[in-house]
Amino acid sequence: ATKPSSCNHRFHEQHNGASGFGKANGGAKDSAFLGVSLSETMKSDFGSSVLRSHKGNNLSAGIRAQTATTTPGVKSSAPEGKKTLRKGNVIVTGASSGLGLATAKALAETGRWNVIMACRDFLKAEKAAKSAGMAKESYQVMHLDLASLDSVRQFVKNFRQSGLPLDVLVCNAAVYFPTAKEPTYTADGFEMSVGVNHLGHFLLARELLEDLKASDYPARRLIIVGSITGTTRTRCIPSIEAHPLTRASPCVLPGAPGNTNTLAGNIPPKANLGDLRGLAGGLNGLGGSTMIDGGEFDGAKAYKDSKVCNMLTMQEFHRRYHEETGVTFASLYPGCIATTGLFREHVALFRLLFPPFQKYITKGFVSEEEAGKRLAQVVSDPSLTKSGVYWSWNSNSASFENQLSEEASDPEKAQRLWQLSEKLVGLA
Ligand code: NDP
Ligand code: PMR
Repeated sequence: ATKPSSCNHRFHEQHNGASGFGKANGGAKDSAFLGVSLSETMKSDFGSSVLRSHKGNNLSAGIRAQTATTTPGVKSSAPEGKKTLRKGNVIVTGASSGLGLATAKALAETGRWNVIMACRDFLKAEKAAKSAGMAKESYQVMHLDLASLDSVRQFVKNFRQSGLPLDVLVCNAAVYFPTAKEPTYTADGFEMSVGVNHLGHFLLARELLEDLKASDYPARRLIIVGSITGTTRTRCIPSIEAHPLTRASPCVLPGAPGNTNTLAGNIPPKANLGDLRGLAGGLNGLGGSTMIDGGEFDGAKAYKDSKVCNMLTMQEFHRRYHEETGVTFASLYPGCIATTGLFREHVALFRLLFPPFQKYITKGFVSEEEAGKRLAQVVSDPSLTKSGVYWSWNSNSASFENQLSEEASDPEKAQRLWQLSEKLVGLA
């Protein structure tokens, strides 16, 4: 479906109200420190870099794109033949809190973006936008519940009815159920974490690719938020200095000085999609498994698996569509935003200790504001147009292309994931 390329500011807000999905279940598991026994952690097969010290994040780093003037424009005529770039339209899923809200705010503040906040709780999103100080004319809230494929399809219809072109799609929303003893399910019967984080976004992104293709904006992007916890190290180059506490040589990735983004993916339970037999069985627990690899339900692993799916999906999009469409496909690890609602289902002790642990021990902590600037950079920075990239930031808040783990960059797995996901969401 082609859509008018001019920016139509009439907008039909759709309010379906909050859904009943995504709520916690079950009681809390017994927790050791931060939910993982340290001895178990230290036994796992990583070269320790956790305690490697590095400079704190430079929180003052801004969005480079805000000041950049080099972006070639979709041109609307201006006096004296000057070309100006029209406001971009960006959909951000899960923009009612945490990273999504911070990104929406950062983009709105540039004055160059109209943010469509795609949220399951309309009222919460409106309140969040207001209290973040976002100007009324810089955003709209549209209802989207990723735990329902019908809602995803309805969202696409509503968005198209708005007449707005789509320039960037950010798949950001996620749920995490680390303490759940039993799985919960989406409206379509998929285990909730993979259902929301991967399958809902998969359908959304597949549908909206048409709209991205139709946009006349010069830098069209499809961004799927990934995470470090879904990636284990591919290779490790020990640096010279051993850490004074662990005596272990820290591992650094080539071109990523100070990068500690390798340990977190090795904290049990580790992501592992196996041969995808659970996904092939529908993830519904009806005779099959609720886990992608066919194993026993584990809420923390389900989340990490879903993040691997996010990163594989981004790469498969890139392989299939980048050349043909010119759309940039990207993923990222924004840093450890230990204060967000993502951890709302975790035990109280975890929520108390996690932020200082990340701030002072791992130094992987990043504020919501800083993380929002990072994602906003991936949305609009003219220097981040490379497709197929998994962006990360070093301790000076400079972006670099990170490497993905073997599993998260396996093209055969990505293809199989794509095909199975297509079937589950009704595209094949
Ligand atoms: P939050 O819980 O603060 O934000 C998640 C957002 O997703 C919320 O707006 C939530 O809506 C929304 N959401 C949840 N379920 C649905 C659904 N069914 N339909 C639509 N929206 C839904 O967490 P974060 O900001 O931390 O997470 C954002 C992204 O960042 C995720 O992809 C996460 O994996 C990633 N990430 C986070 C890290 C961290 O340290 N926090 C680290 C690495 C990656 P509501 O407000 O209604 O609950
Ligand atoms: Mg992890 C450099 C070390 C590092 C980093 C960057 C993270 C990020 N974590 C690190 C180390 C450790 N963590 C260590 C040594 C432990 C054992 C004490 C540890 C534990 C831990 C737990 C229990 N970490 C966690 C949890 C969670 O429940 C979080 C999670 O996995 O959510 C899925 C988490 C995280 N650690 C991170 C990041 C970014 C998270 C949030 C994960 C995400 O959204 O992917």
